[in-house]
Amino acid sequence: MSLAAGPGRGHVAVGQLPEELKLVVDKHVAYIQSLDTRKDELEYHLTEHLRIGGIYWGLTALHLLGHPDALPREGLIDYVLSCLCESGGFGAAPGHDAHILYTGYSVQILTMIDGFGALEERLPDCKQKIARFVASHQQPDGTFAGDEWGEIDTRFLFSALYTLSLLGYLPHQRPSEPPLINLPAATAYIKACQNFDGAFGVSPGAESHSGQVFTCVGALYIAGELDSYLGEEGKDRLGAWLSERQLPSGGLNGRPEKLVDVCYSWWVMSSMAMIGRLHWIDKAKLTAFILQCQDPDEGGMADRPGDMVDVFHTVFGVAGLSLLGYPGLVEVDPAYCMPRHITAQISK
Ligand code: GRG
Repeated sequence: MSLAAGPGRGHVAVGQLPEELKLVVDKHVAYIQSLDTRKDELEYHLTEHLRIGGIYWGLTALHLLGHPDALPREGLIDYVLSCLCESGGFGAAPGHDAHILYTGYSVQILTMIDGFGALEERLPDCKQKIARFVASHQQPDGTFAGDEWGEIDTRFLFSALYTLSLLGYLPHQRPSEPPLINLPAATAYIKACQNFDGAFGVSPGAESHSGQVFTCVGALYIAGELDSYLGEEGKDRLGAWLSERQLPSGGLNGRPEKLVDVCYSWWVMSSMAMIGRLHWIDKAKLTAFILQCQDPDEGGMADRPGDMVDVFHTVFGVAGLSLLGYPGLVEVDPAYCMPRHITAQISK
């Protein structure tokens, strides 16, 4: 099998893939559509705490697969609004406490389906109220708590920044207003999470992990500090660590000595895309690995070939293929994990 590997998107010669290694678009669409109809299955109820995340993952995958309307828009709006809390934040499901992660996913969903008008009827000045909810979770050291109970994680910091960015409430988006957050303190905290290997951990001194690399690189990118902070040397060092995540199977792991997982196709490659080092991956081998993770009969993707599929691995497999330039897929924005034609409309 010979697939050209080169910088940027658009280099996968899909015609040369064996038939069993083609993206089964229609099956993936049907799989995602079926998820909300499985309410008599235990798994549906065991994953309630992930519900709004599941909707974001499924909807994003559908957009990237070129089927943005495959879920009913009104149903999505009603569900997201039913997760809205008094505070202006969103919970994972109706009746759940507001959390910064689920607020981020809700804002992404509403952005993708153009749903802020509907929200405005329920919550006048909704964007400002959501932004204030997010900003209220910043801590004196620049980090963000996920909820009122105060757990800290770079995931929450990244979520806060991309949510404020989508809402248009980052300080540089409103230069004439008092800043809602202390952005320099947030980015200083991120920089303190960088390790000697060039990658980032969940807190200063913590082991490098590509999931955290995504959140830290994404936060610096959205803050507009990625290029000035890393420089070409820093990008080379981080790019080298990221490219070493590729194992002989073609798949990527999250850190040394760990198993490959299709979701790292996203966490690793989106970071490489943001630092301009995506061409340091063997694209042909990774494309083949991701396609082997599909269930070719029922749709969906698993963490590794032959395992059970789920919507989390499905979106990050599809988004990974989009970064790889797989033909027919909609281009993904590596910082927001949303279609680029949608994030392009936001003046960041
Ligand atoms: C908008 C795309 C988007 C994200 C929102 C939630 C979030 C912000 C980012 C998550 C980043 C992250 C930490 C991803 C890694 C997830 C993962 C598969 C963790 C597994 O960690 P381990 O230690 O697995 O269980 P390994 O593979 O290291 O053994």
